[in-house]
Amino acid sequence: METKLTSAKKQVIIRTEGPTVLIGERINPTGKKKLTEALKSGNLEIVRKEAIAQVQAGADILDVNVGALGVDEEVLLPEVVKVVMNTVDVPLCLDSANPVALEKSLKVYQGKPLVNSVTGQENSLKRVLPLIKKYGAAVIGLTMDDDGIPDDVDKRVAIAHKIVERAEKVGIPREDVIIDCLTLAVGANDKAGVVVIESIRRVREELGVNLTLGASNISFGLPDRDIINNAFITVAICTGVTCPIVDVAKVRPAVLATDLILGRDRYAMRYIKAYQQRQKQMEK
Ligand code: THG
Repeated sequence: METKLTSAKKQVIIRTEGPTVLIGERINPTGKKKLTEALKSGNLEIVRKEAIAQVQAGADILDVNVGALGVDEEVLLPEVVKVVMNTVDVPLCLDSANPVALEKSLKVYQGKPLVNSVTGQENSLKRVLPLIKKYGAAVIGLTMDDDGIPDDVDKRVAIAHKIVERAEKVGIPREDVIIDCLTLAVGANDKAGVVVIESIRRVREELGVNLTLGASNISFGLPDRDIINNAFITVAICTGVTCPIVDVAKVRPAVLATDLILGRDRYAMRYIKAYQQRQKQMEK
C-alpha cells in the first residue's frame, strides 16, 4: 500500500514495504523553552533553522506543532506552516488537536499534507475526517477514544479498524489513513513497549496500512534516551512502522541499518551514502 504526500515541489511515497520514511519531530515546543518563547513572540527564525537542519539530516517530511501554553494555534499554526513551506521543499505533517487550526493550515498548504491527527473519539471523527476529505489530505489515526488510550492490544486494534472504516465511509481511501498505535513511556509503565509493538503487528496484519509513531515518547524520564529510542525504532520498523516521527539526526543511522537488514536497501546504497555524508561533515 502507498500513501502519497506532496509539497509544492516534491512527492514523498510511504510504502508498507519500505524503505522507512522519516518525519522530523523538532518543530514542537514541548520541553523546549527557547522555541516556546520564540513562538510566543512571533520570532520564527529558530523555526526556519530547525526546518533546514532536519532536512539536512535526512528528514523526508516535517511535523509542525506549535501547541504550548499561551500560544494561539489557530493563528500561529498556519503562520508557521507558511514559513516552513517557504524554507524547505519537503511535505509537511500538520500537528494539532484543534480542528480550526488544522483547517486554517490546510487552507494555506500547497500540496497534499499529512494531518496529525484524528482519534477514535466521536467528536474528532466528526470534525476532522470531513476536513481530510475536503482538502484531499492524508491523516494519522491515533488508537485512543473517549475512554483514553487502552492498555489492551485488542482495544487499540479495534479503534484502528473503526478509524479506517469511518474514513472510508466519508470517501477517504484506506491508503490515506496512517495508524499510530501510541507510544507511552516505558519508564512509567514497563508494558508500554510490548503493548504498542503488539498493536502495530496486528494493525499491519489486519488492515495492511502504513504506520507511524512518536518514537521519542518511549524514553521520557529515563537517562540516555537515545539508546532506548534507537532500540525502539528498530523493533518498531521490524514490526510494521513505515513513517515514524523522530529526531532524525539521532536515529537515521540505525534506521538505515535496519532497512538494510530487512532487504530494503539495494546494494546498501542508502546506508553507504549516509556514511559518506557523515565523513564529509566530520572533515568540516
Ligand atoms: N504521535 C503522533 N504525533 C506526535 C506524537 C505521537 N506528535 C508529538 C510527539 N508525539 C512526537 N514529537 C516529539 C517531539 C519531541 C519530543 C518527543 C516527541 C521530545 N522532546 C524533548 C523533551 O521533551 O524532553 C526535548 C528535545 C530537545 O530539547 O531537543 O522528547 O506520539 N501522531
